Amino acid sequence: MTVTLYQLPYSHYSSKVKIVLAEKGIPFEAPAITFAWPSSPEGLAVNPLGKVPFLVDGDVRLGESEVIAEYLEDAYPEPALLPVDVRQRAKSRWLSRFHDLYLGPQLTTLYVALSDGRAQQPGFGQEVDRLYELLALLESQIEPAPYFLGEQFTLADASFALSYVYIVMLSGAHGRPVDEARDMPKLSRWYAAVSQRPSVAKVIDAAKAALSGS
Ligand SMILES: N[C@@H](CCC(=O)N[C@@H](CS)C(=O)NCC(=O)O)C(=O)O
Repeated sequence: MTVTLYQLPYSHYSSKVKIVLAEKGIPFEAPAITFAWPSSPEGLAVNPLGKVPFLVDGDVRLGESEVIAEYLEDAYPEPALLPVDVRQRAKSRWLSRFHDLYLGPQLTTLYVALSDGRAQQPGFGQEVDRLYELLALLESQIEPAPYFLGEQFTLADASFALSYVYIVMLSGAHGRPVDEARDMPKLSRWYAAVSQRPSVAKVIDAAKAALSGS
């Protein structure tokens, strides 16, 4: 049975799912779609919420990156991407939720503001302050060794991989580039390890190529 993933190469949420698929060795098809597709009549017929990623696996049809990732973990358990220990599992989920509900949307706000003129409006600097607050919070919650939950690569690691690239890129584009050693020493140590994984390197290369229009 073919797994189909509707995705955009530069979407941090889509990248999470592609990393999970790659880590588990699940082949999939990814129809070529544009940024406008999710909210087009065609896209809404696939996902009425008008968002990607969206996964079709037989009669299973799912949106929301973390729901998709957890479905893949349950349906294709090897290799495991959630720890066995219940406290560690909860921590992985907490980090993923932090990404999807706080850091990810903040990065989207900063990204969109570059093209819709908001970045030039008075007071927009607060949105960059908020990014720095979220980074400080994240730093206080992690102790990479080398991944978030130790030696096991988990769904939480997949969640943040492309977002790291956006943190660096968008803080610079808004004129307040992160100093990786000062502002996110633990996260940058984590990224040095995580970006070595072929699953992560592949989605990051694809995202960078899409962003540069190549
Ligand atoms: N919480 C959702 C967020 C998905 C999301 O915001 N996707 C963006 C791409 S990064 C999208 O589809 N945007 C198209 C639109 O809003 O029209 C998830 O984790 O999957």
